[in-house]
Amino acid sequence: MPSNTTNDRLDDIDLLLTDANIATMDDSIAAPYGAIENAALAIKNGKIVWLGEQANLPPFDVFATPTLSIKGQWLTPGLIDCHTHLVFAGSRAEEFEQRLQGVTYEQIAAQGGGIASTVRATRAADHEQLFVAAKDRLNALLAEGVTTVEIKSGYGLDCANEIKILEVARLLAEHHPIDIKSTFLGAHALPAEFQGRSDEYIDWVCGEMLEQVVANNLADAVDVFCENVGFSYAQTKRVFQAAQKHGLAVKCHAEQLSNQHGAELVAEFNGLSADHIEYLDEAGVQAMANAGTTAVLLPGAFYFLRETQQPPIALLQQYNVPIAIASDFNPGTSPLCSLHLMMNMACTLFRLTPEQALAGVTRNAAKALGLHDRGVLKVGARADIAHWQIAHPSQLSYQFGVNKLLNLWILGKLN
Ligand code: DI6
Ligand code: FE
Repeated sequence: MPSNTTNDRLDDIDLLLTDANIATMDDSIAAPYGAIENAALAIKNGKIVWLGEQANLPPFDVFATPTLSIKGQWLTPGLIDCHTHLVFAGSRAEEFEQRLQGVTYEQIAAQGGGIASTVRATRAADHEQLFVAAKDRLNALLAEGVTTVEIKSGYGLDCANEIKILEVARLLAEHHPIDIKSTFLGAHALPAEFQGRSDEYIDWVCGEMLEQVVANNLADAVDVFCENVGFSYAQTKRVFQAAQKHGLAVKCHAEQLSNQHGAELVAEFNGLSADHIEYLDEAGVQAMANAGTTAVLLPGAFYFLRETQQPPIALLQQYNVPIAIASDFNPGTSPLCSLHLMMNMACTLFRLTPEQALAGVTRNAAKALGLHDRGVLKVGARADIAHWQIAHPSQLSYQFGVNKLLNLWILGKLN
């Protein structure tokens, strides 16, 4: 009989989880959800060092190894919200009331409301106020099993205030257990003081603003709202070129209200993701498939705006474009701070399966952020792990409002 070498023993591990059902979300495992039942998982130094059927567990020191029985419940990767605007001040509840009385989004914008009202409130807030408001929102996500969040700027719309938002995102990254990636979205809307001078504003975004963002290492990516109420294809292209010059990855708010071909453009730049995409056509889907650009569906905005144009889900699937799902949490079009609600809506509104919905907030959300170390439970991945009191992972999309999270580890640390 071969003797055990150090490699086939599990020594000095930080935590061993036993008696688990694991929805690995690893697409190289044929079972639905990449599931391994009656499984165990070992964590060391924040990473997964062993995972598999418990019957195959290598020998380990039962006295020295901290062990937790999962008692036949489920582990999944920590959830990833790959598209949020969660650093902002103020509320748009009054605007919500107006809209319910029939005032349109455009009329509200013409009265100085809409994005402009959030910009005023955000400019008036200091770092501390923004930090406190954002921390509450992150806590809500953490409580439902979210371990990575992307945060966009875009409610500052001048140098000092865009920087302030991104600095708050970095402060949150330092002081909150959730891992945070930040995105510079200076080209979110045209600030009032640049009315009629959108090309000049884009000059500023591509020049001084981006230079300061890069000099202070404040962003992991650059985004543009490419839309007739946002910025044109040509303006979006200029921002992407500037981002590329600085070596930053790009992504795009594309085809939300009309087809501006933003998805094709972001694919041309080998972008991370095209987000919203209700009005995406087949050429756009094809371009995304060729470039490996992820589709990010935002059912919260679709629902809140009572949109009726469906994103081209069948085409995305036909071309094997990975589909992620995110909250788009923002005060105007998706004031809905729950990724579980988004999973449910992705199923009810877009007819995704619960398995596709879970892949959308794990494996494919990691892809949308260009992260290869998470989103799937496998050896070598970050130990970002959610432990749920559920009988089957479909329950995560099916039920909303009763928190089924029992434990959450981020980089192997229990929260
Ligand atoms: N698309 C949206 O739905 C939000 N931003 C964007 O680019 C709208 C943001 C807001 O109304 O505050
Ligand atoms: Fe958005």
